[in-house]
Amino acid sequence: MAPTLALVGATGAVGTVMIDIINGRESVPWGEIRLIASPRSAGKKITVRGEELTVIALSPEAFDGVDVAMFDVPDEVSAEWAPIAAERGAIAVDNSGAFRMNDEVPLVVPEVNADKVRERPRGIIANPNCTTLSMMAALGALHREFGLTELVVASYQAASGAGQPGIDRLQAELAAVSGKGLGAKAGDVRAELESSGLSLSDTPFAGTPLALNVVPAAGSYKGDGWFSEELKVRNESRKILGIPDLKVSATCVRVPVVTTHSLAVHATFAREVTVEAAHKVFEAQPTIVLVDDPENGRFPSPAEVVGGDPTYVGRVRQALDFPNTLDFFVCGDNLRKGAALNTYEIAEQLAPEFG
Ligand code: 11C
Repeated sequence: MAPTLALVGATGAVGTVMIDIINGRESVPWGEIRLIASPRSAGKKITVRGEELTVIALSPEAFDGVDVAMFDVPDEVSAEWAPIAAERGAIAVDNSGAFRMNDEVPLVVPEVNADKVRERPRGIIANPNCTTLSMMAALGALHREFGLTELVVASYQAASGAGQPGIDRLQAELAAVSGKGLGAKAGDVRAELESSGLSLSDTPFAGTPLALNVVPAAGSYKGDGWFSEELKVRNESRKILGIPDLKVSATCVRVPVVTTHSLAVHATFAREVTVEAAHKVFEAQPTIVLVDDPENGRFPSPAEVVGGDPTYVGRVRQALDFPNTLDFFVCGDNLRKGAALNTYEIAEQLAPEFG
């Protein structure tokens, strides 16, 4: 019998993209697809592969008969409910941060460490943070060939990383400031937002305007100068690539882009690397699109690639003052490969176990 797939968080920003992905697949390996959400969203109707499904409320019984349960919910919801799904016999594929660094939970990017899905003593598999994920296909491919030793990254993260509230806030800020000639005087954007009723005391962006601005604070503050996104990039990159002592330093920055995270990557390798060799590696990886003709204005940028599944790579160059080191720029849709798509790819990889 074809396996049953559940989607927990079916009505959220990532859940909605997940349903788009399922609807866009030529074929799916699932029999029943079950949509689960908070009691507030239960009863909603959503069309999946031509069939109108009713969202059911999260409960232990909702997992009965489920083979694979994908979770796209906040950390605390996953922390409570992924183990319940696993106890009821499902494999939980979790897109939250609740289990990523747990030694008994693999952290999987199919292009890099697909084999790890089999090592899941708790019945839970974790999906990485979207910032880490956006560069993993590229780094995994280079690491296999040249041996990564050091990684320095700066991120340019889209508002939708903070979910629908992030998107709504950015759009509201842009509407409030546009056409007013703002941005040339310190504090004028903040003053305009406040006078438009957009308080900065409780924003998804560290109490700082995002419109006409960039915000060097992503996630929550963790002490010693570091924000959670920066620590996740370090910890998760090490685990996915299987390099526990990889030297990593990240600066994570929110930019006024709706969807698609970008990263400027400075990567040092154990073996000699050239731009030509790196291009060959990228061209050989089916989930990477190389857009690298800067002389003619061709490089990836979020507005040009949003909505796509691949990782887009460009601006590949040899660092002038650092041996065996490449600098390059990566863009990836943070709601697709960064979240829903990678989770779904892991689920697809599990489906044959139930054949
Ligand atoms: C952001 N990367 O852009 C975050 C969102 O650990 O899954 C995802 C947070 C996570 O704000």
